[in-house]
Amino acid sequence: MEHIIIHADLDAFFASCEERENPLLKGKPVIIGADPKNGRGRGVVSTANYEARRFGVRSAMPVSRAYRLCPNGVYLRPNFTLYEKVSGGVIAILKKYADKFQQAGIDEAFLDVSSAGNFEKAAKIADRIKEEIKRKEKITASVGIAPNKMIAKIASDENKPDGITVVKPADVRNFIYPKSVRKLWGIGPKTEILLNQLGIKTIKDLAEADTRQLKEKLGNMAEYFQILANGIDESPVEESYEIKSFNREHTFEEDTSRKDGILPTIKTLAHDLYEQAKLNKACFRTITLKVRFSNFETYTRAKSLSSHTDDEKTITETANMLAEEFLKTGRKIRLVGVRISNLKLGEMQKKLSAI
Ligand code: TTP
Ligand code: MG
Repeated sequence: MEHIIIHADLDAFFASCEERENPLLKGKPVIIGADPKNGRGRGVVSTANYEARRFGVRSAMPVSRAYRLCPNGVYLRPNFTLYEKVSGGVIAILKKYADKFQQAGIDEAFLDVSSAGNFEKAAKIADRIKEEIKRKEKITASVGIAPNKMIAKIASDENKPDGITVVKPADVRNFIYPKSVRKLWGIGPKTEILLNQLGIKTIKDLAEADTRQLKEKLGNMAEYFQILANGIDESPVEESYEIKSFNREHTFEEDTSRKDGILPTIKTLAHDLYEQAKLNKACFRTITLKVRFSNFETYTRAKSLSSHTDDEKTITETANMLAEEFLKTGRKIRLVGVRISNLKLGEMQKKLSAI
């Protein structure tokens, strides 16, 4: 059976959510991000709607620059609670249509729809998905349909906003060859510069480049990038959203109230979790400590950080801090557990490390 993958990506996501909540914004340039403070603001733009993009405003641009380009725009601080809610609604819709499903970000996902059988039927599914998102969530999505994830992702970006782009297997090369090498998985600004030094700008240039010369410049990644440049990506749609947290527990040989027994145990658990997170290329934002006393009374305490991290010391120190109130009681402890949750899984890095 041939592989058919859909990539769906919401259009100007944060801005679209704001427009949905406040229809008066429709038709105006809307910029989500830091406060521009009449042009003196620090911080960056998260996103801008398509009206604002006409003025040249883009994601990650300093908001002061955006303000110079578009002084009459509507500037809003992000409302993540709203975006999480809309995202959840959209994900629930998308999942229904997929044989296998992988959320790849707050506003994007891959759907394996191979069982549709052919690209015409997959395109009908995509139409239905777009229609249902519009009707239920009042925002638009752009969709790419292709034989693999990477091409599907490039395709979803082709006709934004509210677009649909089908790239059948026979059309893959024609579709990607003229595009910049930056469109390929894992090629960032640094690799792009190295490739440019070899005169390689388009994906076609890369596909046809001399592999030996490429290897001298890029090392082991060279062959992988050339495989991608040929439109080949065999990474499966992984249901990584299933992983919600990582958890480690330890039951003491003998119940103990001793700090010098409990804290080193927490340190070991933290280290194991760190290793597990690293293996999964996961960042976390919440650390939870569990304590069970001798009489089986069990307590949990959690702390969420202001942003995601993959730092081992953060796990240890946060868990230690959460343990303080229990250690202070002097009561005997039977079990300690540490959990990291609120995970963000690194799609791109995972792929690279798999090579
Ligand atoms: P994207 O899908 O990259 O962008 P978008 O949905 O705003 O626009 P497009 O129509 O081109 O898909 O990112 C999704 C959201 O993630 C975006 O609405 C805001 C947030 N984001 C940032 O906060 N900073 C950034 O640099 C980027 C790229 C996105
Ligand atoms: Mg988007």
